[in-house]
Amino acid sequence: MNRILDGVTPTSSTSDLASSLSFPSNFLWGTATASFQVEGAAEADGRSPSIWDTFCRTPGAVAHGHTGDVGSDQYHRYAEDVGLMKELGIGAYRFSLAWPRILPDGIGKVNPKGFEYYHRLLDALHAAGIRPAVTLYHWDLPQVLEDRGGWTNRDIVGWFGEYAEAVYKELGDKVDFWMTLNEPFCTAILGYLTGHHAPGITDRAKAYAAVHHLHLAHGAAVDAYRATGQGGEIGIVLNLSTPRPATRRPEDVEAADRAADMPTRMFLDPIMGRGYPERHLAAYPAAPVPMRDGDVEKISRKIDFIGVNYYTEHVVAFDPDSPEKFRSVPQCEPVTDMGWPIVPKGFHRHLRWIAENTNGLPLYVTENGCAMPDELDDTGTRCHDPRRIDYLRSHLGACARAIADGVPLKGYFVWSFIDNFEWAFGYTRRFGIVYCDYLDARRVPKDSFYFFRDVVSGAEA
Ligand code: GCO
Repeated sequence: MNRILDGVTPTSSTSDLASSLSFPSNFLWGTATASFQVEGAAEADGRSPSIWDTFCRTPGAVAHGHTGDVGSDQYHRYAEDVGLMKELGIGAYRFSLAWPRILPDGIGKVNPKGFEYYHRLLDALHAAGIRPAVTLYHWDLPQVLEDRGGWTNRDIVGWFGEYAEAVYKELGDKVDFWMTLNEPFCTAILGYLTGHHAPGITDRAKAYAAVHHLHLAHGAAVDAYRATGQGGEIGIVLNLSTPRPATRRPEDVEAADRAADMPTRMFLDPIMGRGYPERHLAAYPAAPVPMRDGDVEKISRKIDFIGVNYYTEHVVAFDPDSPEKFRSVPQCEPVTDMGWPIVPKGFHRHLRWIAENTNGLPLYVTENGCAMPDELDDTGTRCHDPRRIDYLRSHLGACARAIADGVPLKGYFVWSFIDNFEWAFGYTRRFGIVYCDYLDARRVPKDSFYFFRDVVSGAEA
């Protein structure tokens, strides 16, 4: 397992950040969303409450008490959205399925109306020549399962396998590109350690049990898919972190490498069959991973790709006074509306590092984009977002350079297709290349929509 920066010493190709945006002819271009963030229709057609419906109603949990009740109303406006995607010329649309729509009780009886919505969406995508890229789980766990321990209960491995089997059986003839989990780090760490996400628990032992059960659930969903014989691609989406050291001093380089243990090695290593990072587990003996014989093999079933979600790169320095002996330090880069530094060179380093630690597995950028304080112009028909165009141009340039350096990057999904519910920030952060007017759910393509269309067409090459 390479140290974070050992293998990614910049090559000559990193000197020109503004390299052309030319990509392989078969490069898969897409946009990305997630069910709870865009669908709305929270009580329509038999959907049961998810942990995020509950969390949104927890005072102080989400900005302004915003909820996913309406979202970007894609449940009702999906046809218009698919039409806009067709205008982009993209080849794929990444979205997630809402477990509470499909199995309102979490397990057992399937809700036909829940599947009917996804059939409508899938049929519209196929009619537009757009390949569905479907995430099984993007954080909206049925509340009834959280009531039984959620991701801290090892029984969830069977529950998730049952859900996956029902999905493959019903939708498998319309989907050949599957992602089991989106960002297990956020589910486990933000949900059960920091409490910033649903279900809002702050307990490291529960968080690390959730990490392990998420990984086992991923393996169970891979096994279930292989058993169908449907023959498509299946992988997992990870938001790994590869911070750069503040200086080349050995203590800073070691600190930056250690800082990646929890957000990166706790998630990538088990999937790649390397088990959990002992250095990190040794630091938290009160939060053991509930490993059983055979678990390492169950987690690291062969997958077809890794989905990479990248937004920013942090800088880390050794800090003898902090509990973990490292801390993030100030950075020079400008920041997005989330306060995240804009670091395209970090994206290039990140992609190279992942490629060097995933044994040549194909990679897709399954999320990349930025929040900006977008506003409609006086006519109400345009949204000028030059800073998002700059962000996308520089980060796509990093992707082009990574490909030129030999990274097996096969596609790129911009986050996000449309402004949507940004979790604890509610609707206060806009990531879309399409503006959503939350007063009436009106869609207004931003300038970055037309820029991305030109990238996809090759006009920006
Ligand atoms: C994530 C989630 C998305 C977020 C996006 C912006 O990566 O956190 O997959 O749902 O909305 O990343 O934070």
